[in-house]
Amino acid sequence: MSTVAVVGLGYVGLPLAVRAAEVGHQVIGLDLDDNKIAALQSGVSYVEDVSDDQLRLITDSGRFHGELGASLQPDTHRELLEFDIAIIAVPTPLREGQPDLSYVLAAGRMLGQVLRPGAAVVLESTTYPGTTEGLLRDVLEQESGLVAGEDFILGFSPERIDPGSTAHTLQNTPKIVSATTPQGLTVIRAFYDTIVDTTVPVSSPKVAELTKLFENTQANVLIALANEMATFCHDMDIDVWEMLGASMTKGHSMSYWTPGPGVGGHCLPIDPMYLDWLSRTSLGRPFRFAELADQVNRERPTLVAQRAAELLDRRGIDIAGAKVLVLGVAYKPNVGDVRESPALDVVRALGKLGADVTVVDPYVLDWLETPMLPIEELAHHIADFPLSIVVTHHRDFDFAKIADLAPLVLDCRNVMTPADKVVAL
Ligand code: SAJ
Repeated sequence: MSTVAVVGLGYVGLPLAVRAAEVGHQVIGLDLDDNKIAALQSGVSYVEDVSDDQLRLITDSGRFHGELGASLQPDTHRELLEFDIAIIAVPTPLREGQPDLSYVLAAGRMLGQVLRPGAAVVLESTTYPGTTEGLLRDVLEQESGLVAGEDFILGFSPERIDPGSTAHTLQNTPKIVSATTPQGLTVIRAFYDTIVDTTVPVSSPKVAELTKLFENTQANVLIALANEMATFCHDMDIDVWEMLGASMTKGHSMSYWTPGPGVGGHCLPIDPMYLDWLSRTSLGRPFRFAELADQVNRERPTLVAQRAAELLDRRGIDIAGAKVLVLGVAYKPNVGDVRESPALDVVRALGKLGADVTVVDPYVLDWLETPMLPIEELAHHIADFPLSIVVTHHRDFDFAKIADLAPLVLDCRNVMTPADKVVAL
């Protein structure tokens, strides 16, 4: 087994660190967020896919501990000096529409200071092709004085975590692996073979980096197609959900993507724009599907607000001043993450129309945009709202009871049977 350093302990890094420790590796986890480190040291998991018990088990075994990696001082992280493989799993957001690799570079600088000959560094953060063999390689070599491919191993392995999914786990999702040399690929693959069921080697980090972007660009485009089709069907008075269901009876070469209030999360709305940025800067032309999908998906929150205003107007209620309840603000069901959530844009679009918005979301604890209603009080108060909008369909909502008690519902997720007072988006 190896000594593994995981830089970045979020929804990607923490499950990876826990899994590596569970199979017997010695793991040191580093994160800039002292709240995360404090939680880990007290045995509390902040990631839905890792339970407190899992965390405590590997912490008690002595095979994992989290450290504050704000300013790495080699003398405070003796174990880190000895890592055999370091995994970088830090955010790669967009900043003013441009890729922001500052976290990757900071991690590379930190690891470069302690990098030893024979060790391996693997980037998992989603990024544009060329990052691993370009920016990351440069900073590692500058800081360490070592040469990638000769003195140390360098590779890329895209994360494929599906947050909140119990069917698709880190262990059972095939893992793409790559390195700058064949020898390096052998070492990196051997490591991942200890923690996942299937590894898929590819010829270079560029192929691996682009594979990830393609996966999420494809998803974003197909969701945008479903969204555009939903708008078309609404205006043509055709039931889009019936049509989508019928299309799936074909059985082959179809995949089920559904319309909704928009696309959230730190992947689908972001990753395609890395591809677009690279196409524009390298080839002088946009990656058109990325831009079109982004445009279509970003129109959805405003459409939700417009439909809400229309529904209230038909009942003689002006949306200005009307109490509206939004059910679910996380970016997807059964998680508490609101990053890039379309719900934020829905709430703001409703606010622009003068609606008095309250939200209810049992998973979200850090919501500051509007008042929140505890889910325990939902049944008691839902009738006080002339309109409720289902934006994120958490498993905790009793949609039959909501349909019974709510005066009017705009259902953005097709989780309720259409009726006089339940209208599909
Ligand atoms: N959404 C729709 N319609 C759909 C599917 C999703 O409107 O048919 C919306 C969701 O409501 C959500 C957003 O899109 O707001 C993203 O949802 P998601 O569950 O598809 O995305 P993530 O970010 O949780 O996970 C995605 C997944 N990738 C793909 O679907 C191709 C996951 O498998 C990836 O590992 C993850 O991105 C990642 O980390 O890249």
